[in-house]
Amino acid sequence: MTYLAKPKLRHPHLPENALGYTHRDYEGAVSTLCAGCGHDSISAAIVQAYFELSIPPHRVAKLSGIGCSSKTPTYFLSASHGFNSVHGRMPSVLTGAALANRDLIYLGVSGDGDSASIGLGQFAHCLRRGVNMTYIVENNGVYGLTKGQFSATADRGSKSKMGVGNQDSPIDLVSMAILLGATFVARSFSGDKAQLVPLIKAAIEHQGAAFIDCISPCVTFNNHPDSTKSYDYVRAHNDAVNYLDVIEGRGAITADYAPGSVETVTQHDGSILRLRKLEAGYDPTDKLRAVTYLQEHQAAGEIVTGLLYLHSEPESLHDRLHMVTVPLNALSTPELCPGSAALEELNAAWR
Ligand SMILES: Cc1ncc(C[n+]2csc(CCOP(=O)(O)OP(=O)(O)O)c2C)c(N)n1
Ligand code: SF4
Ligand SMILES: [Mg+2]
Repeated sequence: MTYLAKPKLRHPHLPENALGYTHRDYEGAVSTLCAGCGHDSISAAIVQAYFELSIPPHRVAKLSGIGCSSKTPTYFLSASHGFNSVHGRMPSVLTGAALANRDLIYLGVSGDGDSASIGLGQFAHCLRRGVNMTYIVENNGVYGLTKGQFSATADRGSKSKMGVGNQDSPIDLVSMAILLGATFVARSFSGDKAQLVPLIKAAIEHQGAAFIDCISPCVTFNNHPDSTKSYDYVRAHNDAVNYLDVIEGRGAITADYAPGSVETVTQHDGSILRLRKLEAGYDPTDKLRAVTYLQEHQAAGEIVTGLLYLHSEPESLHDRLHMVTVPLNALSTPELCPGSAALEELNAAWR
């Protein structure tokens, strides 16, 4: 096996973030994916998002399942915690880790096979529970790692590289995520970094279940003229309803926009999202309208992208379970075992 190492030399004047880190501090190993794979562009967007937010890499936990997409955490954030789980099981491993240590910043990376086929149940329960995380599906409509079988997100009528037509209805992960109770839902395209990077940053800042479905063409098995997940098809049918322009922790807003074209949304943690509206009738806070809009445009063959749904005051799983505010491994023995008097009191309360 050949390991490709990145050269240690770097340009002496690389831009630094507030922590004094450069891009290089957020990168990982050299990718072994096929040249041109959309997943590599998503990795680059993830590197940029964490760099721009000046998040210390050791505060991040990245988890994935199995697939080319699930391999990608190796290619970014090499100084972060990482767990490559079983096929389709990333959400439950992430949920457990988040409950045990709420101080880390959780990133789940998955594929359409991993999340919409074998892991559909896990995907659903993780979102409905409101786990505080960023969950990205790198969606190419096929099982890339096992040589290009249709996944559950493949559109009806789209054809495989060998010319076989897909006859099953597709699963639309964003519509499902909205209905399941995710409080931040977006769709983007690996070929549109200007849209994707701010969406990832906003998802990281969101203190609840944030889901991004990112169309990510598989150049080896699903990038031909009869595919609806190819670069050409997505570029021709991309219907962006909005763009996020500025997400600044708590700083001043300096950008200048025409009145009415920009909506400012303050999230629970005080971070600010500036939403540049492209589609006048689209309101990302209207859940039912968002689902209807998505279905209408899907029926017309369009791929709606942007911030599709946002609940700016999410309630996370920790809130619902009234969890302690510190990681469980920080609890002392007296806190974990408060003694027989406390046990007696508890038992008495149930008599
Ligand atoms: C339990 C189990 N079943 C099947 C497989 C075989 N398998 C590995 S990856 C994969 C599909 C991956 O597809 P996706 O999640 O879309 O990732 P991609 O490779 O397309 O990025 C399958 C079926 C497996 N590893 N484990
Ligand atoms: S097989 Fe497809 S998904 Fe996997 S690395 Fe190659 S292009 Fe990417
Ligand atoms: Mg796939």
